[in-house]
Amino acid sequence: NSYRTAYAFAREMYPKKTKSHLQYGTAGFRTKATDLEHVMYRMGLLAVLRARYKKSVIGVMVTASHNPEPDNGVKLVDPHGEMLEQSWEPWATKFANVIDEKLEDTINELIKAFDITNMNDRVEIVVGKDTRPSSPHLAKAVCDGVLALSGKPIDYGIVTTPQLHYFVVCKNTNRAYGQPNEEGYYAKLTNAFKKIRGTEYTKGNYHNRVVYDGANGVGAKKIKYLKEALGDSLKVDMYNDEIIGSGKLNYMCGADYVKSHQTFPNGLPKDKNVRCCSVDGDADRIVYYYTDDDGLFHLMDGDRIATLAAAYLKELLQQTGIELNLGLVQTAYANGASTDYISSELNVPVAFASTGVKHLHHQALNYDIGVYFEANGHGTVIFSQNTKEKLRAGTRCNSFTEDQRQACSKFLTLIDLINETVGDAISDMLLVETILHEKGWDISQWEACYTDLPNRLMKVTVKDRNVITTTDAERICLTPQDLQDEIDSLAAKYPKGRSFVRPSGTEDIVRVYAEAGTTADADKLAAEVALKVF
Ligand code: NG1
Ligand code: ZN
Repeated sequence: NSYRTAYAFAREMYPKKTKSHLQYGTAGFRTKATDLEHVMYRMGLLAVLRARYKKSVIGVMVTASHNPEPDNGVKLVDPHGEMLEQSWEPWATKFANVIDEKLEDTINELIKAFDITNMNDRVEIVVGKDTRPSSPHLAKAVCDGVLALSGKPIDYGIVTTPQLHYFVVCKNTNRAYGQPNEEGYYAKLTNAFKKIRGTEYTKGNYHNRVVYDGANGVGAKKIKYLKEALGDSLKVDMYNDEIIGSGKLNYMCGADYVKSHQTFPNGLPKDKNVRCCSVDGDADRIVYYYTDDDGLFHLMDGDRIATLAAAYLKELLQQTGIELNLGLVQTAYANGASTDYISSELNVPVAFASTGVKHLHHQALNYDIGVYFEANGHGTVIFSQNTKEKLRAGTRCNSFTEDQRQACSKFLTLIDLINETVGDAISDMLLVETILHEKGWDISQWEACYTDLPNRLMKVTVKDRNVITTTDAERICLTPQDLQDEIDSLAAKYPKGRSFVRPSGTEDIVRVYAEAGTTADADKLAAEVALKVF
C-alpha cells in the first residue's frame, strides 16, 4: 500500500518539528525556510493526490517571491496553470499541520472525500524553485513526497514561477501551448516579439534599450538566455544579478522594494529619463520607472501597465473589425485615476476583484479579452477560445480587407507574446516594450496618459485582524459594525478622498489604503482611518 510507505517515510525523513499553525493563503505557504521541510514533503504528497484526482499534470513551485532571502514558500499549480483551486486550500492547510501520526489518516480522508480510485496512476508533478539557498533542499523534499506516493517528479531546477506555470500548461495541452522546456518558452516569446517589432528597432521617441533590475534572483539568471534570443531587437542592460547565496535577493532592490518605497533600487545607474524596470524574486511581477531631469522619481506600476495594454488591445481589436468584449480587472488598490482613465476615456469596462491574482484571473475569464493587474505589477492578459478562433478565421476571411486580415494575424502573434497562465515579468516587459515601440513613445509619454492620485498604504497591527470582514471586492467593511460609516465620513472630508481597510492575506496585519487630491490629504485620511481600526 503506497501511502503506508509515504507515512513511514515521513516520520523518518521529514518529521514535523514545529508547532506553529500554517495557513495556505493567497501565496501558498510562506515562512522561515527552516520551518518548511515537512510542509514541502507533504505538498509533494498532496500534488500527487491532486494530479490523480484531476488526471492531469500538477506543478509545485518552491519560492517566497519578494520576501527576504531566509524565507521560503510553496504553491501548487493547477492543470490550466491557475493557482490551486480554493476548495483544496483547506486540504493543503490540513496536510501541512497534522501531526505525523495523523498524516496517513489525512491522506485516506482525502482519497475518500474525492473518491480517488486511480491510486496507481503514475502522474507527473513538475517542480521548480527559485534561487534561495534553502530551495534545493526544500525542492528535494517535494520530490520525495511525490515519490512516496509513486508519482513521477520532473525537476525543472531553477525557474521563474511563470515558467513553471507555462510548463504545466504545455504538458496538459499536449504541447499545443508550447514546448514544455525553457528553450520552448524563450522561443515562443522572442519569436513573437521579433515578428511584431520588425527590423526598425527604434521608432520616434522609443529607444530599444531598457535598464533591468534582476533583484539578485531568478529574474537575473533567466534574462541572460532571453538576451541572446532577443539579439539587437532589444538591449537589456542588467543590474543586480548576484544570484545564489549572496544574501542580496530582493535586498533594497526588486519590484516590491521599488513599489512600496516609491524609490530607485540600489545598484542601478541613475541616468536621467532612462526607462528602467524591476522584477521580483520569482519574476512574476514587474514595475517600470525613471528619474526625470530634476532627479525626481516616477513609478509606472501595474495600473499603468494594465491601462497601456488595455488601450493597445482595444485599438488592435478595432483594426480587426471583430466584435469581442474586452475588460480590465483591478483590485481596490488600483489608483482611482487609472480606473477613471480606462473607463471614462477609453470606454473599457472595469471590474473589481479581491486581492490575489487568482481572484483577478477568475474575474477576467468573464471577458473575451481580460486584462488583469494588481497595482504591485502582477498581472497578464487572457484570451477566450472564442477570441482565438475568431482571429484565426479572420486571417483567412475573404470578406475582410487585407488590413483586417493583417490585424488578425498580428493579434495572434501578440497572444503568443503573452504568458496567459499567470503574471510574468519577462513576458510583461516584452509586451510593454512592444506597445511603446509601436507608439514611438518614451516613458514620459506613457506616463502622460493620466496623473496618479496621491495615495498612502499603511499597516496597522491589531490583536485579531480577522475581526475585519469585507465585501464587494474588499472595498466595503462589513464588520466591525459602524467602521464603514466612519470611513465614509472621513473620506468625504477630502476632495477625491477614498479609503478602505482589509486584513492582509499574507501578513498578520490590517492594511489601510487612502487616496485623495493631494499628498497631505491622502496621508491625513490614511492616519485618521488607521486610528479607527485600532
Ligand atoms: P496582502 O498581504 O493580502 O495584502 C499582498 C499584496 C497582494 C498580493 C499578495 C500575494 C498588496 C497591497 N498586497 O497581499 O497584492 O501580491 O501579497 O503576494 O500589495
Ligand atoms: Zn512574485
